[in-house]
Amino acid sequence: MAAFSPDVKAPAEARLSVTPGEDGDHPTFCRLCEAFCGMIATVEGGVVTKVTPDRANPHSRGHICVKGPAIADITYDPDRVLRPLKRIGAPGEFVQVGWDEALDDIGQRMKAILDADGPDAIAAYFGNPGAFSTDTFMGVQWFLARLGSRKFYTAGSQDSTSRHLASYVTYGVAFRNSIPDLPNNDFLIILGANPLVSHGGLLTAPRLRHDLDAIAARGRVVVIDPRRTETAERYEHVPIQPDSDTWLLAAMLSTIIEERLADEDFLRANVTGWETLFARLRGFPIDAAAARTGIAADDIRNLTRDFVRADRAALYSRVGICRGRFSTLANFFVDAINIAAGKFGRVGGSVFGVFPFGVGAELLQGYGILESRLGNVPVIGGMVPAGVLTSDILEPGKGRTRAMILVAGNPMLSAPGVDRYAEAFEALDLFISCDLYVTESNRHADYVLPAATFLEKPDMPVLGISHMPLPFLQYSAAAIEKRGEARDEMDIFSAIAARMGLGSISPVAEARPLDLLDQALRAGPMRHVLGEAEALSIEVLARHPHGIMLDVPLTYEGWRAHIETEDNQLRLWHPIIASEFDRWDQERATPAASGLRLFSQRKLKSLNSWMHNPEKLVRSQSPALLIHPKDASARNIASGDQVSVASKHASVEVRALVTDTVIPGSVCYPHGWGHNGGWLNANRQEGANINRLLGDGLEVMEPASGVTFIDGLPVEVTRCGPEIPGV
Ligand SMILES: Nc1nc2c(c(=O)[nH]1)N[C@H]1C(S)=C(S)[C@@H](COP(=O)(O)OP(=O)(O)OC[C@H]3O[C@@H](n4cnc5c(=O)[nH]c(N)nc54)[C@H](O)[C@@H]3O)O[C@H]1N2
Ligand SMILES: Nc1nc2c(c(=O)[nH]1)N[C@H]1C(S)=C(S)[C@@H](COP(=O)(O)OP(=O)(O)OC[C@H]3O[C@@H](n4cnc5c(=O)[nH]c(N)nc54)[C@H](O)[C@@H]3O)O[C@H]1N2
Ligand code: SF4
Ligand SMILES: [Mo]
Repeated sequence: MAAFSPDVKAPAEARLSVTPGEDGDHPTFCRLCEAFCGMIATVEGGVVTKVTPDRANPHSRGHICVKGPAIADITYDPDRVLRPLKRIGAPGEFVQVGWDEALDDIGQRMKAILDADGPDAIAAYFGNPGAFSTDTFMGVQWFLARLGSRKFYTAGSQDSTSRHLASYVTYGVAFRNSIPDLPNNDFLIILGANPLVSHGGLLTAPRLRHDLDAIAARGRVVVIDPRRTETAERYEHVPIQPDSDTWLLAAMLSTIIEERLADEDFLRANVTGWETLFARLRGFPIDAAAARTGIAADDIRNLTRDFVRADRAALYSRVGICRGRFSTLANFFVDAINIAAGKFGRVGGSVFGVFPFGVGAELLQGYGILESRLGNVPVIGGMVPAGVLTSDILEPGKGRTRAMILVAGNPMLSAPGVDRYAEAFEALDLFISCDLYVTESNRHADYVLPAATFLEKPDMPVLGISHMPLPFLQYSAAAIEKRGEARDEMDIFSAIAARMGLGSISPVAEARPLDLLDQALRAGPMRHVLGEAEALSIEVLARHPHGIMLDVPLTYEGWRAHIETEDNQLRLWHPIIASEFDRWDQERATPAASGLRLFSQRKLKSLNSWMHNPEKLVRSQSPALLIHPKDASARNIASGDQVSVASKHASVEVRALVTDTVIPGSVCYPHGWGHNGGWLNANRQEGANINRLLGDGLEVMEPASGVTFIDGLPVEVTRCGPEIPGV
């Protein structure tokens, strides 16, 4: 391919190695975010000395961001946990122990809890990085399944359960999400996402900026966001008040209805419930939507008309609309707009990706309610919301969580319930964590078990495959052997299960997660993609270490094969939506609360609550509360002032930065700061744990999806004093 310089490729191929630890250039891919960029890990003397972009990767074609190479800093970080640690005193006081000693004790104590109180006394909190490692996410879920525990707490309630519940409603499958067909799209509306920084959520396109530039050149990219983000700055920005998207989207739908813009042929042939939805939205007051959102009524109407009339248009949304008070409804409206406007399943529109696996779809369905002493807790795609975790540990009664498994998560900085975690974690009978570091959360654990970094593991980009506008697959071997005594989660949980007398945790004899993926690939529909006379498999992929483009179209007309509703029609009405509408009607009858609204920010060099130890990532970071000049002057606040941010639950002190990049009436601060773990450089960084403001329990989450109310949280901001020098 012309895009790759043969000068670059030839010597690299000559040094290519796929044997862990062997000297040479190891093609691998980044597993820090959903872009899964191709990288080359150069190994010399058994050590990764350099991580560079893989220009021969046909998907990312040389794109990486600053975080990718920092995985080497993490892998060789002197603060990394490399041996099992056992707690001997106060939180954070550990000694190193051998694996056998740790596993014997854990197995015996976990068995005693299981025998006494049953499987639901054992819970896991599964965090974001775990989702990028097949071994990790399957290892933990297989272990819980073997126990029979339903307590799978995850970070999903901080970013996506409302999205998944909406998918369950419309498609009958919680993990089915439609993606914008970027290469063929000419008009993209981005709502509540900042892909130039996040590199995409539920959308895997490592060259997203190039894709968006090309769409803007062909047509329009409109970014609706309370902040003039990096993405909004580059394209067209429509500022919106936080937590008001439900109003905007209802107004857009109502414009489609009133102006008879809907694709009624498509609706009649493929959709149920749309008449009920239309009846409910007919006459929706667009002027009231304008007042709530801050977007003029005519602008809403014009944007809707332009969108519907554009031939190849899609509405894409992400985290920014997933954590409001009515975020299930907002996500449902997004799909409803794509469907009603005739953009779903169309070239250049909003479509399903490809599914290269022959089995496994049945695992993705899921919606349920966990009836417990805490109330009815929604469980979306098997995920229990983090907002009830501390209560589940602290409230006495049947089903109480007594043992906790924390894998690749740091809820004390990333979840609600911050101020109760210390008490809750200390109240556990057993608390184990698999992590790379001692963190704010697992410093309360009985054992911290050393996990492996992705340079030390083989894998495939499983999470991303169905979200790729340009479908791609890669199998990467480990670049190096595991450092110290680090282990895969699959091995850790297999060993614990064995000591509990439970046998293998694998659903198929002794098969490991990648073995089952291999079988699923072989059974899948991707035969002969390479012109090879065999099905796709890990063996085939291993022969192409930079990965291969799957030269297959996205799921356009074929979408019906991937939905699971009773009648195999798209569903635009459902009892869940009816009750969310009722709740929203009540809210609309009350005037909007006064005061400021807090929303979140992601930064290029930061990843949720971690990667704050490598100096090259943190040295230019300085978390600050963004506040508009109007709101700042009304409170006598100047840039650099210490300010107090108070919600009805708690208050924190942070530094202010006055800027017109945020919409008046709102303030913005990144999460994941305020460190106090074993990552010594992170501990030295400025910043507060903003999630203290979120509160805890059922009342801080959306009742339908369990998603935490994060964006649009009412707060008051007051000046404490000028910046304290040196702080
Ligand atoms: N206010 C606010 N809160 C938010 C958000 C927000 O925008 N605003 N965003 C939310 C989102 S989108 C998410 S996904 C959650 C994230 O929150 P969590 O899921 O709790 O994840 P992280 O904070 O990223 O913590 C990840 C932990 O995994 C460890 N780790 C890293 N790599 C590995 C590995 O390979 N193996 C193992 N075993 N451990 C590893 C890290 O050391 C760290 O301790 O936070 C959410 N919280
Ligand atoms: N550099 C970096 N990349 C990351 C991460 C990271 O921490 N750092 N985290 C990864 C994770 S776990 C995830 S889930 C993805 C998320 O990927 P994205 O969803 O693209 O990430 P965000 O930057 O949180 O984008 C959310 C946008 O919504 C806006 N917003 C906030 N409230 C509202 C609202 O009420 N309405 C509207 N319309 N917009 C709103 C915010 O200003 C922000 O620009 O990113 C991933 N990539
Ligand atoms: S964009 Fe994401 S996948 Fe690519 S290098 Fe950066 S962190 Fe890694
Ligand atoms: Mo996330």
